[in-house]
Amino acid sequence: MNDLVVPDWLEAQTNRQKKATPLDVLFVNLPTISPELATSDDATSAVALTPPLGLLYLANSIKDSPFVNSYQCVDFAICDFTGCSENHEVAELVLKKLKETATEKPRIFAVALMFSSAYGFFQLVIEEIKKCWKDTVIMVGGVHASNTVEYLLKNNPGIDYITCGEGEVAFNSFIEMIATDTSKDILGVHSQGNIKRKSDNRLEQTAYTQNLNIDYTKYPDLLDMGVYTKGTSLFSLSKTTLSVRAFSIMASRGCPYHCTFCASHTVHGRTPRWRSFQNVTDEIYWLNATYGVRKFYLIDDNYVPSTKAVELFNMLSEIDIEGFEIVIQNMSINATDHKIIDAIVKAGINNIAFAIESGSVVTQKRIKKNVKLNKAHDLVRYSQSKGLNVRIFYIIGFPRETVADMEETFQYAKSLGADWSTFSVASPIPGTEMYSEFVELGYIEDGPSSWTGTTIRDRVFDTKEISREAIKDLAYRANLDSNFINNIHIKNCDFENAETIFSNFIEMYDFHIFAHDCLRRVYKSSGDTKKESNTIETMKMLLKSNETSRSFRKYFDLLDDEIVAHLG
Ligand code: B12
Ligand code: SF4
Repeated sequence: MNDLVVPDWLEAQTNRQKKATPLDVLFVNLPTISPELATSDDATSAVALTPPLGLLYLANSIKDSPFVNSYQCVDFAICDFTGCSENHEVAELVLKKLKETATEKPRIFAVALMFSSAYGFFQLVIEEIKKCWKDTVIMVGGVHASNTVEYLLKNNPGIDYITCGEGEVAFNSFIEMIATDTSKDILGVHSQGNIKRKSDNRLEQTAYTQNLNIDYTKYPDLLDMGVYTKGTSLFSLSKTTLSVRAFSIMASRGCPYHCTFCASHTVHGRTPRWRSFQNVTDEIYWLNATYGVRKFYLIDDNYVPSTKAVELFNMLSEIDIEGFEIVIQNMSINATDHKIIDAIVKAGINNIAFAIESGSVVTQKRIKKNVKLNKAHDLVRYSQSKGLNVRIFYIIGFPRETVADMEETFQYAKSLGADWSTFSVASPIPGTEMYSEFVELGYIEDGPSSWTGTTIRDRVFDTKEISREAIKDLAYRANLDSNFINNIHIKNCDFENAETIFSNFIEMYDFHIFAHDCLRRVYKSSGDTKKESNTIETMKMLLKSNETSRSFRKYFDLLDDEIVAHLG
């Protein structure tokens, strides 16, 4: 019999494994914005809780690694910072939380820095880690980190390594490198003193992950799934209440479009890659069986090509779970057709969302979104005729956009007659064309001053066209005007749908005086005087006791004189 020949690579790996010390990894998840903003009384800065899928995928990629002893996660996104008004109080809580979770001595801290707006908090966390665990290695990744590698390494001596791009493959090799105490040149991993550029002078990035399937059984090892499945709640036009257990899922990565304000391609590229539909189905059944999840937020960037989209929704139509619900967070007009809408309807989905961003043809070209505005009319009408609630996302304040251009967007939104319109303010994100444009125009500096302080409806600079305060106010008023004052369901006497939407809304944002006022109008129009007067009492009580509710007073000119007189 022939002797078994062991290939060289396998022998080398086995030797490395023998010498290695399996290590403990501590993942760190950050809140989307600084705790000061998250706990502020400003109604416009409310944030939603959704699970950090990036960390789940990373944990999945190392689950079978012989170089890992344990992994855990310190999750600052679900940490309650109420009462921490000073920086040192936040720092103390950060350290306490780190120490509580780090039961093993972590060899690697793996920090996810996705949102630019989290940078201030990120710095504080890095400092606390290095104070306490001097010999530990800090590896950072995520969208913001991938686009600010040079700055982060130069200005934060606490950071040892940064992964630029998708992390699954690089992080695995990195763990092996640290565990075996060897040195390796890992594609897309940069370190202090070794920032790697390609021949075109761009930063080296990881290769795109090809296997997007996830071993969902590993979820409970990392996050507090009880909190996430109970708390995951993105506002939508879903017809079920927020008490239904929910979670986010993704079926694909990579969007082929070139919108100038978007950074997604800087990590996930422009070529759509899909998970196997069997794997997506397994994940859905597992989340349902393990945590009772019935509502699934689909958060893919896009659904391209349309054949795959139809296949996905057909697969979802076969899911046999009582009360099963899919909420589509975002779709592209240009990539959607009637066939996709039909498949969505067949899957029992009752609400969808499109990102149109602007009603101005000139702006559409400038931002390279190129939404076909007439097609949007057709798709919205078609979807509504099939019983779908349609939500639309708009952005105002792109570079060089005038107030007249913004007005075009408001007029377009009116003409479209969607069920909900969300107006945000354009916030420049490193790695995007829009960021470079705002830097070139002299409105922002390339650095932290333009990263932090940003929320979905606020940015940190004035332009010659409009001030920071004025654009925030304009966007917020547009939201109040189109969704509350001129709510299409109330206007069309579709009171049942309106009651569900606003009850859900209030479950998330109980301080929202305008949402209570919509319920009041629903009750008034349907002749339920008892509920109407109860709602007025609730509004009065909120205005007395809740600071955030009181912040709505500046928009009271939009309300009926009669109710304003009642509220005093
Ligand atoms: C879901 C989502 C949200 C959720 C929250 C997500 C969460 N808490 O995790 C909600 C809806 C709340 C949200 C809100 C906003 N979002 Co958002 N969102 C997304 C979205 C669509 C998916 C995120 C996701 O789960 N990705 C999937 C995972 C697998 O990818 P990943 O996180 O990038 O992780 C991979 C790598 O980055 C890397 N990696 C990540 N962490 C680490 C750590 C280590 C150690 C390593 C080695 C590697 C690594 O490896 C991972 C696996 O490959 C992304 C776009 C996208 N496709 O990523 C935008 C995105 C993150 N959002 C973005 C923005 C700007 C916003 C908003 C500000 C509004 C807006 N204008 O779009 C708001 C408000 C946030 C705020 N500041 O208040 C930007 C962020 C860019 C930036 N630098 O800030 C993105 C990239 C989209 C875009 N427009 O460019 N968002
Ligand atoms: S369609 Fe969406 S994900 Fe794709 S580039 Fe535009 S904004 Fe980004």
